[in-house]
Order: sequence, then structure tokens, then C-alpha cells
Amino acid sequence: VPINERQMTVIEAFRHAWKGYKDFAWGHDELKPLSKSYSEWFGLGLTLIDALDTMWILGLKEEFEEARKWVADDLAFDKNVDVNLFESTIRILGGLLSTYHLSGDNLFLEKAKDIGNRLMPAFKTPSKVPYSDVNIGRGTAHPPRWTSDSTVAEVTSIQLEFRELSRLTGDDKYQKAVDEVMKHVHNLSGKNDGLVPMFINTNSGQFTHLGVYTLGARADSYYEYLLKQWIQGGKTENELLEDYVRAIEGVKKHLLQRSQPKKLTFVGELAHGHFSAKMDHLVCFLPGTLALGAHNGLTADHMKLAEALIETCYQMYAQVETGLSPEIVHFNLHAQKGHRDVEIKPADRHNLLRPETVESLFYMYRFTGNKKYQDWGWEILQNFNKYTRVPTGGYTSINNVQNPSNPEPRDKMESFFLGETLKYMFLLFSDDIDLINLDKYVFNTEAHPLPIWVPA
Ligand code: DMJ
Repeated sequence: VPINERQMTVIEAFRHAWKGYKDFAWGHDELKPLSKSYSEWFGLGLTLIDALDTMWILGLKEEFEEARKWVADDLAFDKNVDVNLFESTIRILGGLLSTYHLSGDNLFLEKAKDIGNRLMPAFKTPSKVPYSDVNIGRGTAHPPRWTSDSTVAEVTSIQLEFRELSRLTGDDKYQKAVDEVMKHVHNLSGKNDGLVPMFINTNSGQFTHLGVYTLGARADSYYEYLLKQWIQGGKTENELLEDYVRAIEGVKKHLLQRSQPKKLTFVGELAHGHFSAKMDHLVCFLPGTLALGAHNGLTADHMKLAEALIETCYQMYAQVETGLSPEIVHFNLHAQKGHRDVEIKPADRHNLLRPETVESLFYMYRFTGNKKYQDWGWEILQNFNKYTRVPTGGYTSINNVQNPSNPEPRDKMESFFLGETLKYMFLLFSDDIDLINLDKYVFNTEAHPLPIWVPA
């Protein structure tokens, strides 16, 4: 299937982003495109690894080969450095595994095994619920300095990757460790109609900070990975499906409301019985996940909800001055003259080049063929180009989506812009359902496709 014009625009955007990374941040974690330098988080070439399979999918052979050479010659995990278990699993382990599958190149599997093994000490806790941080050189793990809690989304969104590592190596220790966490969370009390709190204690294994429920930060990908593990494993692990279906019922019962004046369906938050009309941009993964569930046989109301929510996520862009969504919005529950549905607080008006809405647009287009989803994504891409593109190379997060004349560049390009946002853009604009066929692959939460064990 030939590449169309919109896809060419994505390739151009990727090349521009890559140029900045190559010129000023090669081998480092993130590009700082304005100061023409880089920032280090783990010191593991995060952007380069996150972008490998995107280059493969976009057909950028030359760039891919150059990056492969860096992985072969310079990527070393034998380093005295603390990494976050979740972030390094979804970006590094996930990125290496998917690149191995797409390219068939054993180098990536070897590297995946190496980082996988180095992350395993995180599971040595009294409850077996993993610590948030691991020193991959020393083999020691610990919680954040101020608490012995881990984040629920973090400990339940590493499963796709570790399970796949077991399948590939024939060593079940990785799968055992992460399945145990899922089983434990499945049996835990403190849920509200399938909705989970945001924190879990690594000593007691119990949820903490009870009574607060969100589909946004710290809980989001728990729900995503329930469905996706069920799909990965060939739809046989019933507890995962049950927990997912129950949670979506919980969302409907406790978190759904409609805004004014446009009556947009949105997912709010619940704190100790109080509803808040706050929605993180992160929640915009949900329409895509719901659509994926419906495609895999779940009831049609999941698709209906997906359609309503993707419209809302689009409006989080369309109702803003730059056409780019802020990190968090508050919806108006009552009509007020001159007010839109979406309100933005000064502290929330940044945009980090996040992927969730584009990701959901991709699923919606794949499953419905409705071209409006492509058009919405195209608008978003143009606004990224207008407000976040740095002339000398790279794209930048911005501080103020409400000020088109000065969106206040933040001087940072997150690795997920190349790993996810541009990849989902490219897939959204494609009419080739075999370009990562969703009956054969399941995307991890960082947009790295992993094989479904029993393809449909
Ligand atoms: C990514 O690392 C992943 O998509 C994660 O699930 C959420 N946060 C970022 C992107 O917004």
C-alpha cells in the first residue's frame, strides 16, 4: 500500500524531530531543542530506544540502521543508576521486544533479556508488589524516599512486557512475578465497583489512600492492561476480562457525566464520594481501549461509549486557542453564557506532546473507517507543527496552550512523542490494516506492538 500525503507529513515531522535528537542529544535520554542540548533521566538513550520501532514502521531504514549501531556498540545496562521499573519496562523493555519482533534481529532480544533481568530485583518485597525503583547496576530496589507505596498503574502495567519475555526465553520467572501481582490485585479489597485506588503498599500489599478514583494519572493503564493481557494471552484468562468489564461498569456508574453546553460525555473523578468534573488528557487512552474491547467481542455499549469519549477528547483540543489540549481540563456542568464546555486552570495549561487522543483516533478509524477521525488527527498534527516545532530541529512541550502568540516553549521533547504520538499519527493516516494488524499485535502502553500469542 503506497504511502499517502498525510503519512509523508508524519515522516517529515519524524525526520525533523530526529534531526534535533541526532544533532544535540544523540545517545542521551531527551532532547532539549531550544538550548540545543539534552536531559538525562536514566542515562540509557531513552528517546533512541523508544523510537526504534517507529522508524521501522515508517520505513526509515537509514535512521534505523544508525540507531541499531548505537544499541549494538554503546547501549550498556551495567550502570550504577536508579531507574523507574514501570517507565523502563514500557519504554525500554517494550521498545526492544517490539523491535525484535518487527526486525527479527537478535540483538534486540539479547538487550531485552539483559534489562529484564536487571529489573527483577524490584519484585523482592514483603508483598511481592514491586518497588518503584531499581538500581540496574547494583541489583537493589527500593520505594521512593518518602513512602513505601507504589503506584497502582505502575505495578499493573508491566505485565505485557514481562510475560512476552518469558514466552521468548522459555523462562517463566518473569511471567510468574508479574502474574502474581495481577492475581494479588484481583483479590484485594478497597475497590469500588471495579475501580481501584491510586496507591498500593509494598510491605502490606494493601491499597492505600483509599476512596479516590480516577482513570487518569496513577490508575490509567491498570484498566488498559486488564484488557490487553486478556487479548495477548488468547482471551482465556477470565479474571482479567471480569475485572475489566466490572471496571467499565464502575466508570459508567460513578465517573461519567455530561458537560454544558455541548453535552459532551466525560470521565471525571471521585474523591470520598464527591464527584469532580476534572479529566486528565491521559484519560483519552480510554476510547481506544474501549473500541479494542468491542472489536474483541465485548458488548456494543463499549463502542458507543468510545464514540462519545473520543468526541470529548477531540473537543479538548478544538475548544482551545492553539488547537492543542492542556494536560488537565475541567468540564462545565452548568450552562453559562459565553462559556465553553472546557475550562482550564493556569497550572494545567501545558501540553507535553502526549499521544492518548491520537492513539484513540487510530483505533476508532481502524474499527469504523470513519474519515472524520483522520481529519481530527490531521488538525492536531498541523497544530503541533504550528506551535511546538523548533526550527533548528525537534519539537518542544509548551507551557500555555491558550496563548497562540506565545505558547511558552518548555525546551523538552519527551521520548513518547517519537515512540507514540508520531507512530499513532502514521498508523491513523494509513488504510492498510496489515500495518500492525490488531488481530495479531497488541500495543503496550508506550505504543510498542507485541504479538498476540494466539492470533485471531
Ligand atoms: C507514556 O509513557 C505512556 O503512554 C503512559 O501510559 C502514559 N504516559 C506517557 C504518555 O502520555
